[in-house]
Amino acid sequence: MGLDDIEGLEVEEIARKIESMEIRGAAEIARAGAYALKKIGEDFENEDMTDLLEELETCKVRLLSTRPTAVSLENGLRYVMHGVRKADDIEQLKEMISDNYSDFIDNSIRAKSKIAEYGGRRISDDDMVLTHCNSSMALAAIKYAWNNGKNISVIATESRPKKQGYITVEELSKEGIPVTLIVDSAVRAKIKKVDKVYVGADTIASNGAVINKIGTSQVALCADEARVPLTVCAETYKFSRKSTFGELVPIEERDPSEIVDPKKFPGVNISNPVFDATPSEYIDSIITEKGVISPEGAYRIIEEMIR
Ligand code: RUB
Repeated sequence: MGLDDIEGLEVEEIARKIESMEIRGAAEIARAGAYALKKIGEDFENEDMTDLLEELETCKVRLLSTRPTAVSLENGLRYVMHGVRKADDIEQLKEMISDNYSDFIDNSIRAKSKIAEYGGRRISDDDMVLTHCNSSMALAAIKYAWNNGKNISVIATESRPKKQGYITVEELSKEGIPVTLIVDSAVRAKIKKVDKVYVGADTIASNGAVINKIGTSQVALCADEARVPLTVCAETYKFSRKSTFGELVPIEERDPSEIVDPKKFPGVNISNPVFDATPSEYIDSIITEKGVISPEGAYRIIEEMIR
């Protein structure tokens, strides 16, 4: 579900769609969150600036409660709110929110096409690429390679429990890209045939660790063992400034019923962490809109964001 599908929706409806994962993927939830703030500005009817700022803050808190792991959401909201407290009057405040929103969306779209280009160029003719979950950025790079005449094929993991791998295989086969679906536990059995692993990110920490869909770190271990390079495709708004100051990235734990009906196993604990962290030593490169960096370069990206 993209921006076109949420046009006109209220903040609470958007928040619920993010929680239920109808809106999902770190890039898409950031755009949807930014849209929710813009909508507040557009719909606000009284003339009191303080009231509007308060409403925006309340909305921010609600949106941030939806999916705690993706820093893209927080960075998107921060972008829309940038400088708004300095507005002279309500009209200027509304204009700033709307302009910041448009800038964020434009940058996000431009970032995707740059990442597609830089990431796509690094995929060679006849490569077999493995991807995990459903990352719009990783898939953009894969599609770029294919659309530029590279004869590639893809292995896509199912990505339990929500099976975002189904979205991936549908998306790639619609483009005509040869794609094979595997269960997550088949990665090690298949990795020797694979030339490159391409994944996305929800958050990148200052030490270069990448937080992405649960299982990414296992894919990374298998890739490392088989000497297959792992590439992460992520816009710079997925880098976490808070991680520089020692804050750990919270890992979202979702309802056990996404795995199995808990009533089937009375007395059994069912745990459903939906993201994990891949340490920098397992990552070959990170493709951002600013260029291809090594994971050790994450701190520099964050430093530029803070300046
Ligand atoms: C999605 C996921 C994706 C990243 C990057 O998890 O882990 O790999 O969000 O996606 P979920 P993108 O389905 O739980 O949201 O590149 O589209 O931002």
